[in-house]
Amino acid sequence: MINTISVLGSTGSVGVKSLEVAQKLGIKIFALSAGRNISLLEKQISLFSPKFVCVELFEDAKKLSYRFKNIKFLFGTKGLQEISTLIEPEIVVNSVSGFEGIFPAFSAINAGKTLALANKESIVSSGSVLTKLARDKGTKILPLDSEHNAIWQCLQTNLKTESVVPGISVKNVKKLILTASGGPFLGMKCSELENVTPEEAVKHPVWNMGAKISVDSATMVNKGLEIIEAAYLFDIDPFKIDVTIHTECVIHSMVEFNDNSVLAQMANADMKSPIFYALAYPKRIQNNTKPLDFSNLNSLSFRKPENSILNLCRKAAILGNASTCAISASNEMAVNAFLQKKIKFLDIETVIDYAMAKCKFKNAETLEEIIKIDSESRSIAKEKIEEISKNEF
Ligand code: MN3
Repeated sequence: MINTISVLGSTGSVGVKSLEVAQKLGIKIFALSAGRNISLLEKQISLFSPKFVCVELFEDAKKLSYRFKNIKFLFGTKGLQEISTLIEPEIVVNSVSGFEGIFPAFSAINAGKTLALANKESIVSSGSVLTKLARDKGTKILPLDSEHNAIWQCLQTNLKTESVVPGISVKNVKKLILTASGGPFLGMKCSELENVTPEEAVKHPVWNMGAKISVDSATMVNKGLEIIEAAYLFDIDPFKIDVTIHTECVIHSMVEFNDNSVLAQMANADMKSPIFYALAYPKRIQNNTKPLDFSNLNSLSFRKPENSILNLCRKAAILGNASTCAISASNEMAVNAFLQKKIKFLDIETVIDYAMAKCKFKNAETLEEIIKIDSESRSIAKEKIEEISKNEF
């Protein structure tokens, strides 16, 4: 069992749950990072007494250092990079939101740390660059995203493998089947989707999440990003990754093998579940999640999603990280514009399509090249957003 971890993005939904799980497992918190939710961060500092804390802004770091004298405070991207390379913690939990999460992901792996990864943008944007680095450094990536964590559980083997996710083999796998909740607008027609508001989009029926991922879930971009994430993490052809809409959110994903046998991972929808699995790995530890009650579970439903964004994401994963980075970057821009009511819900996909079509970059081989592709994709997306908002509003 591990002793010490760091939790980056500690005030987000996965961060909060990670701290809860760590506390339950008796794991010490060595470092925390948060953006601007300083009031929650202060409570976490008092409760967990970390040695290092990183915040987004210098002013916040300064203010906090007056209050907590024995803690070293850092700030910004540099601080985030520094905090992810500290020697003491055995695992760095990266639940930073958005592209910013790529910096601690690379730094942690470069420093040889095991990375428990909830930030999907880092792997979607960098693709094989991050997984190759992990292989070169001999470190492992523990997927925290419920779907990838489920697949990790289904693919466990006793054989020694080279995989970047510990203990798995995709040798006899026919396909991976990611489950999707369908989001808040399931079953709505295109004409009805036209005028949905940010307030409606962030109301997720099952999972309680941040605004960005809630909108991603409503547009299905989240599932597209998860296809890309799975393709890179498990080193598998993206066209062998299916999606099924499963509104009960009891099955978190499945693996179909060559003999047509399917393994599914099931549990009540609770982010603590995959975090417990990752932090206790390779053990399974008794925990405080609610067990499934099959007598109350009348039926499980599945249906095929109708969504062009999923195939666009599969194609991007084949093309490589220049394309997947462009999708992630343009989506982040489009979601922000939607949340600020600059564009409409359906325009999000238009912006992504445009960025993908305009993306003519060579695949990146270093973090610096990824950052460049990300920022150029953002400019392309911005162009389209401005054009749309001028015409619509
Ligand atoms: Mn997920």
